[in-house]
Amino acid sequence: MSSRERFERDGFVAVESFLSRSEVATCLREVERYVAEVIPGLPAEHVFYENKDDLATLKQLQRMHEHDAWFGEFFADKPQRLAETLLGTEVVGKNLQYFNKPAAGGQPTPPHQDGFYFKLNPPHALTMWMALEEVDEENGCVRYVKGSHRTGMREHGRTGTLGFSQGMTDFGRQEDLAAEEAMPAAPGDLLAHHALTIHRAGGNLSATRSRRALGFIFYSIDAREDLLAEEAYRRELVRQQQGKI
Ligand SMILES: O=C(O)CCC(=O)C(=O)O
Repeated sequence: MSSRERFERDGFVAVESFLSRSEVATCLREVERYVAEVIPGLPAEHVFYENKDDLATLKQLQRMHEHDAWFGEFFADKPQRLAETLLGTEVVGKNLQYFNKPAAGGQPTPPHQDGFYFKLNPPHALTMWMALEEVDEENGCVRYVKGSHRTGMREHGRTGTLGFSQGMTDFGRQEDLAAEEAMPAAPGDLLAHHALTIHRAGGNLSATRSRRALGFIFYSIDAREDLLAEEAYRRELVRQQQGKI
């Protein structure tokens, strides 16, 4: 079965060794450079910390492809080609994110469907998530509900989690838990999920290991953005983030 067939059947697919170990080492070096050189000039809504008074608790970076040429080129290369293969259309790159769960305190990612944030019609889009280090159940691997991309959008509401402001309000039905798969990943492994696939991740329970990853969001060229809904959501988000970032 091809990766695209698996993606269409399950709503997600894992691609082992999407990057080689030496490519991962380069990515980690570039992330370190970005943290040192680019973050100081970024708007607050593109840099999230678990605790904003402790820079060691960096948890998320937004739109890295727009702020830095190295990440812009990286995004438009292998990830974009894979997105085209999986969606079977031309795609538009929307976001390159960094996701960390710092040791001893990285918070869980609430259950959600990315399409709730994207406001697309039709919801033809995907998110890729690529491990930059060993990720397992202890430090907070991603968990997918298999086949959930075929059962529509579920109810979402505010979560209080910076970076994942909206979460499902009715997650945890027997059928959700029965179909859920934990996705441990080695450095360079990539997961891709459909915009309607339900997913979440545990908190980081390790006292010593971080949980660093990159995320790539691509919309299919045939997905229309509901710009009014998007703008209303963006304004609400700014209101909710006041004082937290
Ligand atoms: O990094 C994580 O914990 C989850 C990322 C995620 O939910 C997403 O990219 O949609």
